[in-house]
Amino acid sequence: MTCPPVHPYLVEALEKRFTLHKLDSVPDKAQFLSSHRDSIRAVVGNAAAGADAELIDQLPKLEIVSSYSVGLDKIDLAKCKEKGIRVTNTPDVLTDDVADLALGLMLAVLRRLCESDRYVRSGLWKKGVGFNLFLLQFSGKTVGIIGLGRIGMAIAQRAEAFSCPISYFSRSQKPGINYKYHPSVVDLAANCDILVVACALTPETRHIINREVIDALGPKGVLINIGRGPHVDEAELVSALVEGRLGGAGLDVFQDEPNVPEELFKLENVVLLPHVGSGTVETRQAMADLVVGNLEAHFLNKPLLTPVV
Ligand code: 8YV
Repeated sequence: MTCPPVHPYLVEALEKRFTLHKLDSVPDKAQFLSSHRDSIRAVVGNAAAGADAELIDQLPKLEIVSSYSVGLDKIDLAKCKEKGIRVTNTPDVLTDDVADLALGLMLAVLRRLCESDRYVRSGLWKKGVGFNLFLLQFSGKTVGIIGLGRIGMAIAQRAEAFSCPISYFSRSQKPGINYKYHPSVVDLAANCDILVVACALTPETRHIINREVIDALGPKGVLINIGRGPHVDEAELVSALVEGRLGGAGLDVFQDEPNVPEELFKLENVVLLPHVGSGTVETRQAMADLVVGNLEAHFLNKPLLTPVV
């Protein structure tokens, strides 16, 4: 079995049960894969590394890809299906954490929590240097959500508790949901204060946040991304923020992690996080338990806990 760098709790649990190879730490990956091609039966993936067509082709005995993530964008699902390789992920257990973080980002950007913290730590408060008055109210702002799946719904429910009117975009209108549906992302952006990306990354949703959407959100609008970096045309986002054409952004994910555009570092209306949406001790443990549980179920010929393919 192979895995990318993951939480030590998961590594330990895998090592107890399987022969584990950490693909990222092997000096010559190609050579390693060719010498182990007949023994690797499982791959553990995550948000950064999964199983693309190239890896799958190099592992003829691969039976299962168990991902330590809910996102499946790093796995070639079509190829897995075609080859009869099973795929599992970690849904549900991380929904609350990711939704909590989305709300945290909204509050942090509007109420300038990080800037306020820096002001206190730098000693400026003590020196009597005035603090900016750009803090904005969060309660009651209109929240537009792209993707009303498990995480999108959890964000909507939380934002409702802050008296925020909710609107959303998804491929089709959801039956039985009272939030306002917008059939286009531009339309949604033009009619909300805070736009949240909460959909899966697919070829259709890549760059779903483009120049037109950013312009529709406008100089008072705030973008929150807890999805994937490639949902956003990052160059467009950076120039809109630098030029003041967008009001602010709270970003947990980036195009080329861990590389974050340095132009953003000096902007106080932007909050930058190192992809920690699901990163609590409790949730990472629950995700790891699902990864291991799915692998055990597969090798014991039992039903998978969270099958995708
Ligand atoms: C994790 C994620 O940060 O579930 C996802 O899709 O992006 C995150 O939960 C990641 O998989 C851990 O490496």
